[in-house]
Amino acid sequence: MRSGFVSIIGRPNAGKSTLLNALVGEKLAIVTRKPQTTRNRITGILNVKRKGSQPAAQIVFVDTPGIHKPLDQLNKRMMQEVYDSLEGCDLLLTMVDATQKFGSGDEFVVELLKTRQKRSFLILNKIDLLDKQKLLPVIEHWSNLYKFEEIIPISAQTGAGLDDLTRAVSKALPEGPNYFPPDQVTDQPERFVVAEYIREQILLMTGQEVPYATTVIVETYEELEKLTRISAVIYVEREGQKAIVIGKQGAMLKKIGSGARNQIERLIGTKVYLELLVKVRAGWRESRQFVDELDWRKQLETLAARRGRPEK
Ligand SMILES: Nc1nc2c(ncn2[C@@H]2O[C@H](COP(=O)(O)OP(=O)(O)O)[C@@H](O)[C@H]2O)c(=O)[nH]1
Ligand SMILES: [Mg+2]
Repeated sequence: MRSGFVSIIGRPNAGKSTLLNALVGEKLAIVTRKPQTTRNRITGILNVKRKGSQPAAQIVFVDTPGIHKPLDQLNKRMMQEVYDSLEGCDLLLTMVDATQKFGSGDEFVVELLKTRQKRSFLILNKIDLLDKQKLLPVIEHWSNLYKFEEIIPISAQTGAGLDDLTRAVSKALPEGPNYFPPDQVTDQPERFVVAEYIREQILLMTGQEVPYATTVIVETYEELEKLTRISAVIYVEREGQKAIVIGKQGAMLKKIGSGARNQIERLIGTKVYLELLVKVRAGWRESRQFVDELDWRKQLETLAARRGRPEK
């Protein structure tokens, strides 16, 4: 039996979250075309059965925000999530969009690899969009930059190469126990996945700075007999953004709500009653305290503390 933690790192839009979801077979991480969709690290657990020469394994994949130069507190927090994921991980999957030219963002990734000297595979993604002969120069370029243990071309979208990837990762991990029960797919409670699903709809349906100025907190999550009652607050930074998210006579908020509700119902398998509220919190991305409070681990602590007190 082998097991370990495997962090998926790389530039924004490389396809890290798509890969996590594809490997685990569940939508744990939200995916959009916009950079900075992923804001915190997300665990996806894959249990691999023994096949031929492949050992049985539990692979704990960790999806991370895209590597970028952080300018505000939110982005600093996001990069901290990347650095945290490197601590104690057994293997890195450095993921590259093989259709993109090598640029300064990639240099930043290579620098990080060189300073940390972690074991890493190079994962070349989006080969569904690329002629095979165009792959060779990309492989050559990257293999001169760092000593990758394996180079694996894949398409996270079509699933091409994922079996090879899983097999290679299983073999590379050390011998070890299950870190999680075999039926668990993530360590993130459903209410936080739900908040992400709501944010995803906002990312998909709004433009310009609204997606970046938005965050979502689930305030109540009640599992009743026949349905789950959820209320969430959407925070934006300005009145104008609030007006966009709400839309004419609430039309946008309604669309966001029904899009999210469909996804949530699929995730938890019950009917969902979803209530959304939009609030302005000026400059929240610059508030270290608020950004810290967004961390779901921190939110869990707060919830537990609140439950410990008598109901008001
Ligand atoms: N054609 C193609 N698109 C992909 C593939 N993987 C991801 N994408 C798209 O690339 C964009 C960014 O994907 P995402 O997983 O959010 O990237 P992340 O920022 O690295 O997490 C989304 O529009 C995905 O649908 C792939 O293998 N092929
Ligand atoms: Mg992502």
